[in-house]
Amino acid sequence: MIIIEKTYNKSVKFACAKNAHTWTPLPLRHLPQRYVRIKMKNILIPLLLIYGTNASAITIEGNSKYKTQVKKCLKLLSIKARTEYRLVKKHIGVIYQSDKSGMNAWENPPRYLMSDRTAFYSITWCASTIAHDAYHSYLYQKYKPSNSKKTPYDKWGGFKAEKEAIKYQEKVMKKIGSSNHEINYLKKLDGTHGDYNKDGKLDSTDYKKRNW
Ligand SMILES: [Ca+2]
Repeated sequence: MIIIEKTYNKSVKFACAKNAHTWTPLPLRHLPQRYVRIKMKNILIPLLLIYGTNASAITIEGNSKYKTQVKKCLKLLSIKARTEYRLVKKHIGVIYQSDKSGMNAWENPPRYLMSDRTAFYSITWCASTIAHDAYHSYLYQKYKPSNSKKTPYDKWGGFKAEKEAIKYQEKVMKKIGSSNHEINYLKKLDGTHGDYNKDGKLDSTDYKKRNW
């Protein structure tokens, strides 16, 4: 049995005793001492967390196989990397099945385009890239100019940003139990892997050449 205790003023206390069917308000003095008393906040905060998770659920757009895969990844993040999952929820509104992976951080809500190749490589890889791109989206908001213009690409998608996102991804990978193979692959990246034509900048030309 759980007793929720609430003090209405200095002298009067009430409690709710949970039985099999209903919640019954009871004056505390009527409750046997063996009942555990739990402060209201210890019940309400976890409930708020549960409902909060549902209220800000990320929309997944794709076929049913894709949706199932992405849901597994988000679940893994929510369990094993709770802090980072909060950032994911805040900075990705839609995960969209696409032929290439990339973060449309300027959209409202921000949309992570994720290819099948990225999504189905493994649950852990897919989950870690969601965190990676959420980090880019976070940088986009962090450096957003006050004049409502787009954040300069360099600030959130350039080489320095890419390096930071890789570091963030690595931290997540260690939390969610990624394989050494995946972690070692990531560690080898220096943030320039997206510069396909090796011209020292990241732009749409590189994006078109992406095979992931
Ligand atoms: Ca380039």
